[in-house]
Amino acid sequence: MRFASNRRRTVLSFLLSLSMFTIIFASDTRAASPDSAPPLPAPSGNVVRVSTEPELQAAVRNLASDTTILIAPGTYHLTNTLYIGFRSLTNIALRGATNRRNDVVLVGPGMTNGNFGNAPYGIWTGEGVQGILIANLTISDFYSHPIIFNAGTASPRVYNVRLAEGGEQLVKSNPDASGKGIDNGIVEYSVLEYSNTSRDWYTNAVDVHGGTGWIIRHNVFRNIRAPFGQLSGPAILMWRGSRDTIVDGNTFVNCQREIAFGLEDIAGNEHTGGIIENNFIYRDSWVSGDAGIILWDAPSAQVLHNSILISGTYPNAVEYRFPDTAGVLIANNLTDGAIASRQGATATLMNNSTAATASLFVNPSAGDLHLAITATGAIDTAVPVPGAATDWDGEPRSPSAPDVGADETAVAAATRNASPDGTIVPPASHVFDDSGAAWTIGSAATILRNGQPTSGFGSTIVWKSHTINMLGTDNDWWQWTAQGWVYVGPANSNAVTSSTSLDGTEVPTNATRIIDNSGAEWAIGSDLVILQNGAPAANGLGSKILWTRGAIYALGVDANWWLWTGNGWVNVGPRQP
Ligand SMILES: [Ca+2]
Ligand SMILES: [Ca+2]
Ligand SMILES: [Ca+2]
Repeated sequence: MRFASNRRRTVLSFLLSLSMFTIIFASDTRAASPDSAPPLPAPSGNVVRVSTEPELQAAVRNLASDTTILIAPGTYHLTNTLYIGFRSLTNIALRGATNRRNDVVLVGPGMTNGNFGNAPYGIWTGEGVQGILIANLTISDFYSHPIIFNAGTASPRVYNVRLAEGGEQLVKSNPDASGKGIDNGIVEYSVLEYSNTSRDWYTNAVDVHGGTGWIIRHNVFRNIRAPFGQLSGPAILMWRGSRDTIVDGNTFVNCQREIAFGLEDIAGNEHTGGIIENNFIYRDSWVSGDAGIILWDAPSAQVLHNSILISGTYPNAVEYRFPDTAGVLIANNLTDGAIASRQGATATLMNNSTAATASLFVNPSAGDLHLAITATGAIDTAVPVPGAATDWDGEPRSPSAPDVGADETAVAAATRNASPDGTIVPPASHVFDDSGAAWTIGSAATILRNGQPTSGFGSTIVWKSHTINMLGTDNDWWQWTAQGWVYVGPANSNAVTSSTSLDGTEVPTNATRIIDNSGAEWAIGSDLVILQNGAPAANGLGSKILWTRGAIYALGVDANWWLWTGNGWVNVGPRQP
């Protein structure tokens, strides 16, 4: 019998593959993001259904108050900008017929195409529009703005929309001739992005001049970023006399500047009041950026519970600037950059942590800055502040022991239950011990306790009989005690050799040896010899040994599995038992 299949496999490659093992924890389930936009109620008032571009254009020309234009799924190449206004229109809506924003796509001639004809913008509103909903659709590839709200628009709402590849600001809200802007806009559950970069520096995702009472929440902003060598405008820019904006629970990935209340040192204030809270901000280190949160000429703002990883792309995660910026509160933020004043600005700083690292978060490069279960330095270490009752997920924040940053973790460390006896890492991602500490294996086989390196390096953690046991890179077992790691021996861990291996133990996938229910030890020796108590087992050669349902199996050259009968091997076929 001969069943070796992979002679090049070695213990060394096994250990290397383990060191590359990464730890992924499940995200919170109640996320408040574009992926979980609650469906809107059915349209009220009159409904006009359209399913072709000419029908859509006609419906917009003939639009009356209290009417929804309901757009059938499909791609609509606009021959004209959808101009809405120039007469009194109250309570109107343009929305896709499904709850999926990608089902209806309004497409322009291209963000770099100067021959845009009659379609420089996607949707233009102004001159008499009171209350307009734009929902459940995508607008992309316009030379100027996908959406422009001009003077004479009030209370616009953008809901579950994707805006992409706009030559200029993706949502532009303009003031009237006196500088008075549009009030009470809402942008929520939407995706605003470039596939790579904008056309040039002159862009933002949401740009509001002189607006009061805007709410921007639960959106994703991706790649709001100018071509190489240029600096784009902030993804969110509220300025020129804007007031009382709420920016809550958004996610930013690889933008150059994320949230700005104000930009220049003007007479009067660029922005007054407002709250920036619960935002996830992430940049890769290659992004050329500015500060993440900018309060420039922005008195009385509050910056609460944001999580910011800008990866060294700029020194300051939060920057407040110019003398009129005063009465500002910056509290409970979790950042990897400084929180800094420039040019005479003043603020109260409270309980911010500026020492964040990527390891504190679940999946930072994807913009997921939920706290990892090992982030004990952030969990329960914030001070309660008014005005931050819920977190990024919309979950209530603990009133007595809030977490620093945008995410409140669902389970406090002190109330965690220990893992089931016999839990092994890997395949498990982590073990909780009796104190609630989380044990994981980090890079370079580092054994981590609550995300912090212990002095141990190993390939396997076993939680057994209320003790943490570790198979070290020296191939010996060690046990965690109050004094640290204590040497146990090569095959003497209470976790393994004092009892039968757990069902499903597999060499070399999640263990280096198996103890069967007779107490025999199974391992793979040199040249893939299957060893039973250190001696070749009936001349078996194999790349895997599996212990399951009380039996030993080995995987052979013919890609078949073989069952150990007690004195020899029986072929049981190619399927893993
Ligand atoms: Ca000023
Ligand atoms: Ca907490
Ligand atoms: Ca949460």
